[in-house]
Amino acid sequence: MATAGKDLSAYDKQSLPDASKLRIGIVVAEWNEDITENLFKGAFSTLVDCGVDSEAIFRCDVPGSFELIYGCRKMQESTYGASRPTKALDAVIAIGSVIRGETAHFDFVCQGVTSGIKDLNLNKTRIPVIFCVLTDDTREQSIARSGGIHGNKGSEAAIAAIKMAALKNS
Ligand code: DLZ
Repeated sequence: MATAGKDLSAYDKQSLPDASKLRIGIVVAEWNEDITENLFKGAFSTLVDCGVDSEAIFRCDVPGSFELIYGCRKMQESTYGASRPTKALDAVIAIGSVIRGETAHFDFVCQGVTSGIKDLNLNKTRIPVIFCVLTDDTREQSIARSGGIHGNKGSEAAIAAIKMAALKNS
């Protein structure tokens, strides 16, 4: 397998756009919480490492991956921050983990959240939504991608958020 034993989450800070003024939302699904918390930690620490102010990262929790769509849209449409006027976000990251079970539920949740987040990227807010939803066959695969041997997809989502926020603002 091409990804066997590889950490896929390395990044080069110098090559990234300036992130010091960005405001990023992160929506976290509670299903498979051990996995999604590690994804959140990866995203948060990478954003801060790349220059985003920790006070400019806003979190919203939702029950499951299917609810990420609603949570992300609410974040796209809201303003945040202590300063007045409060401001819209520059990007939103959707964090979830769907693990295949014995029923077709996996397929419906995966299809629903993928299609829903695609739609959010086309709506009038023009705030990019980054897809950080693991869709794995086993818990071991999810662990490997949320701070394990394959790195942390939350960290990769943070890099994508910075790049897409810069594109939005360009
Ligand atoms: C119902 C369900 C199932 C079976 N599996 C998962 C999962 O692996 N990961 C996940 O994030 N959510 C799961 N859910 C919950 C749905 O996403 C959703 O919260 C419920 O269907 C309620 O709308």
